Amino acid sequence: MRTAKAAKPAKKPAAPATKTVDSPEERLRSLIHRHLVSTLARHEGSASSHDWWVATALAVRDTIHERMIATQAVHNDQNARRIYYFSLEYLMGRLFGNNLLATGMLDCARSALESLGQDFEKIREAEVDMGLGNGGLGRLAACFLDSLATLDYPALGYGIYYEFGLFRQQFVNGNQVEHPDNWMRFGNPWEVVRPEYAQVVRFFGRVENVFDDRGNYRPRWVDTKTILGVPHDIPTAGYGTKTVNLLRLWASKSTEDFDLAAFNRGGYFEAVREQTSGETVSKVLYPNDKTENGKELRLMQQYFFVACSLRDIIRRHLRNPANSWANFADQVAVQLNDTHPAIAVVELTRILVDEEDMSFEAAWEIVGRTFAYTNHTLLPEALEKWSVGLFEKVLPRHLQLIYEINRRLLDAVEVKWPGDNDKKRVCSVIEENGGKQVRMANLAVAGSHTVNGVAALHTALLKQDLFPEFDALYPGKFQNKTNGITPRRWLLKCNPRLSDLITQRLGHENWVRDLDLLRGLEKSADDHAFQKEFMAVKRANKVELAAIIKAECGIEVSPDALFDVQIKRLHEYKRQHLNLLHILALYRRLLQNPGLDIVPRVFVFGAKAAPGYDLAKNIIRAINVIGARINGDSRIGGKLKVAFLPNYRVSLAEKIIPAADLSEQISTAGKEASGTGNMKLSLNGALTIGTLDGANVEIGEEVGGDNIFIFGLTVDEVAALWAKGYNPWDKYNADEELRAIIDWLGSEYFTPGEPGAFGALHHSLMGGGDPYLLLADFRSYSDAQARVDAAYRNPKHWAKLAILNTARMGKFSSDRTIREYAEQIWKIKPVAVR
Ligand code: T68
Repeated sequence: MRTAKAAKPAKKPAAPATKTVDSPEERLRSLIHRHLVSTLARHEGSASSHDWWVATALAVRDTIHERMIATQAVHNDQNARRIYYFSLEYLMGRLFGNNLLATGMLDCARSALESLGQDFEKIREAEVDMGLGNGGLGRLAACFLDSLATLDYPALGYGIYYEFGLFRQQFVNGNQVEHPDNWMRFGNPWEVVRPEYAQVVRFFGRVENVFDDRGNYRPRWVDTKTILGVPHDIPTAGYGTKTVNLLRLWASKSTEDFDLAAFNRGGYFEAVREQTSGETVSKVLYPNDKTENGKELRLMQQYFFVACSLRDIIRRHLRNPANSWANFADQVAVQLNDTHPAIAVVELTRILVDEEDMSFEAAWEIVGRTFAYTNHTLLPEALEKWSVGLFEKVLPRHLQLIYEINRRLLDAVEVKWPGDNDKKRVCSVIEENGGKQVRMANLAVAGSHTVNGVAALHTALLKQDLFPEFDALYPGKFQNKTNGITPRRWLLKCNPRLSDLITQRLGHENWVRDLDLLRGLEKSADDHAFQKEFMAVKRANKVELAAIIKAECGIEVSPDALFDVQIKRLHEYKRQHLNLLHILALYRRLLQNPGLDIVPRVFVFGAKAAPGYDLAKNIIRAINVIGARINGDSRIGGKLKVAFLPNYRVSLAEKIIPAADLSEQISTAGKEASGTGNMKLSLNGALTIGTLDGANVEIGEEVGGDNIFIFGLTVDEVAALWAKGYNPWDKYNADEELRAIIDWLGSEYFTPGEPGAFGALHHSLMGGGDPYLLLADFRSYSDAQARVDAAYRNPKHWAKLAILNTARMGKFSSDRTIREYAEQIWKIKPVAVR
């Protein structure tokens, strides 16, 4: 295992080797040097950090490519059953550290670069995050790729090669401003472009009915427009194994390279216009973390990558002479990451019926054995729907097939519940209220053999509240697969100090591939010497984060304060504004009583708001503006600091999480499907303050009720409250402190001369009826925060709780999650690569 981050003294560049056998470090050094000179055409003296980073990445890539070729050869030779993961998003972050750890080259690369006179940490920072996702769903896909490779499962991820990932966030006067994320402007050394496997995708046009030579009536999809999908392959390397799988991302290109006639007429821009429309499809990631309904381009993105990927799977399957359509579903398992790729169900049906001449029954049988679907949300506004009109325009043949799929589905409903039209109405793939809409979730359920939720509570609610009829119609189809996170990135890589301490204490590093082994730390939870070391690691990480806060926000914070962290997308249901209400309460208490003895806290936020989500942006502004006032208020003696770090992303998360003391997981019960940040923070020794929502419930079960701060209404209590009738004004009138801070928000106290600056936020809580029950949960939250304060005052007690959190997080390794998917849904087996 590698040693702690502390920089080793830089050596002088070595003299030309005279020895016959070079050490691995020397070999890597000369490889880096060769890539710098011959691939990048750079002189050592003028090379930037970015150049050094690229040269090193290319050197590491050599090893990764060898393993990738070996892996693909073994999978092909064994004709292994594979899992194909379909996701519109992959939030990969940086790949450098991951690939160095996977190849065991981290120490070697560090010393090679240092011997070349380079600062390793600075070179790492040159890598731009690969941010091709919005949040939890995209990051889950990235963790899954890591676990799939680490566990030697034959797997391939499919998605879109967005030219622009999630926007870069900046704050101007406290407001979020978005900038395009031009992540691959300087190239991407990890990818391999494979134009030879490009696919043609059709859109638009119409369906005409013709008689074939046997006199059968046949639909034909004609007059279509075509674009090209070009695969970009990113290797995903497993840890402690030779397996390297692929992430295959499709870039859209125009099929007409150039209209030569237009060009000759002098119409250069005319000639390239066709090209731009082809390239538009994969141009940019939609920045909404709940769904983007009704946008034609979004539907085109979904179909584009699904069509390319299915074609690619079929090509790969049929090129082996042992394979045919008869064994397709035996060899191919496809997982749909939410409904975003659910059109795949229809596309495979179309290929089988229209192109392979199968009966609908035979086609539907193959489809039903191929696909499984993961649901990530119960929020009604996030369930994808497409207007029938839009579908008819973009994918007319698919719409016909959807009607056929639906006809058969409703026949099955009729058999189960004869004459019950209500059941048909809720199960139907076509929603008939108002304008007709295609419900992608119903389509995904009908076309999949298994549907899963992402935490136990979420799956229970999925069966009870969202799909009770489908659960009755298809008994056993619904399963739970509690989310997980990869311990490679979220402990080994992001927290080298804690990793080294754990390895030292356990006497081995096997925990990296078997996270349950962290239980071995439990017996040290009361050991004062270990507690000291554990908290010294935390403190060193906090010192580093304090420096980042200073550099990014200009705010001075003390590493001895409690670091209270909320990092996640900005959304009303996640209730960053509940955190803000508590900050306001503490501030007010201090103003009223400057001598008040509270544990000094640094509130750390990281969150992007969807660009069109005005209330979320108003909450960001409120946190920034109120935070600035608090940070500058000498009356409170620096006891409270608020730092909203801009441009939250994977690489920033890796710096915040190891430094967190307290993890805010405070969504309204029933709204957060799982959460995965909750797992990352607890694994790194932060205690959770949270509601009984999503995976918090299971985290509480694992760490034990005494080691977590649970508050607030439960799912049942929330339902009961709504049933009884809820009025936030009752809470407001009954609680003097709450009333005062809400009034503060509504006044111009924090924004002199600009009354109503937080009007949207204020309205959502009061006039808007407080749909996420902040006022209902406020007092319970504030009381839980008081328990946090009390616990933190006793360093030994706190250390013990923190250690027990780390020790008991084994369940939340994505290795466990992936094993469950593999054994219970995909029915695939590991294939060793030698
Ligand atoms: C998240 N969903 C869940 N969606 O909110 C979170 N949606 O509870 C869960 O832990 C996580 O998925 C993994 O299961 C998302 O992140 C999106 O990002 C998204 C993006 C586009 C459209 C809809």
